[in-house]
Amino acid sequence: MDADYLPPHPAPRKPGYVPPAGAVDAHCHVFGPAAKFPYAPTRKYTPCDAPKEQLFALRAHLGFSRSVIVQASCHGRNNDALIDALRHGGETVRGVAVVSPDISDAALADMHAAGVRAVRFNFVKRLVDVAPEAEMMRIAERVARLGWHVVVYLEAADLEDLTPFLLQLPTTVVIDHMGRPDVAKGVAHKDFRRFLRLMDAAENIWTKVSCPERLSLTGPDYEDVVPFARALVQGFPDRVLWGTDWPHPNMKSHMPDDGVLVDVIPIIAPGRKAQQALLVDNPMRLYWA
Ligand code: 0GY
Repeated sequence: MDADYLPPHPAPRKPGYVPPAGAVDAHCHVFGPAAKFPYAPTRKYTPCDAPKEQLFALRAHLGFSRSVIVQASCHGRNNDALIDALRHGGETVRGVAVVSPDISDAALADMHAAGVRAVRFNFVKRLVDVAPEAEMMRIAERVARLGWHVVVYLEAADLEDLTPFLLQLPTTVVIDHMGRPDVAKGVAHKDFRRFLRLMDAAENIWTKVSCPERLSLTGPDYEDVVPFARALVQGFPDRVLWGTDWPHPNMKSHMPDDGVLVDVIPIIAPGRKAQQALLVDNPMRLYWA
């Protein structure tokens, strides 16, 4: 792994918050193990191995029943580690893959059988050489026929430029980590208002109220991120998802305790009704229907 890469928390606490039965961690990753599933030659970082066994053990410890595993850039377009985890997790797992435009219909069908239900388009320049939009659109049109959706990773600064592309996508679109707002600017700033307007305008756009640890400037109470997540949970209760982001790739400031992250859920989503939608009904509709 890279010299400055932080491994996941060795012993996350048991959260005080108990999620509803059947709760889904809708954003997590598996990395390697490199000896079996080597990292992509094109990767921009080399992580610490984070195999499926560790993910499934953490899930049980946190009180969750299901996971959506998202292909990360360090594995490029080789989804073998993801598919292996899906085969082991069976009905408790779904996947989000990264594919080439020339992937065959048979390969897509195999992925579907393994539990893949979406493709990820990554626009974060420190992580990938961003693919051409026309290529992504062709992929989106093909996976739309399978009933899959598109997961988009972008940074707030790029939202305005990407909006026409997002609005043309023919599927449900899930934007990772609330579109990565600059929380120093506050919820009233035009950048976050632009994000809210986009969600208002397009009913096929969803988001993950995840990653306070990535966005916070104040540290592990994550208080400065709470208003952003709350606004989304309140405004769009049927179009929000939540995930741990385990094993937290590329964290530089600190490595979060996943138990603490789970305890943030009732703060951003007060009330059992909002929590049931966020953790069970929404992800089940999108990934298990
Ligand atoms: C995340 C976070 C990151 C990395 C990736 O594909 C990736 O490598 O997703 C990040 O560094 O922000 O959980 O989506």
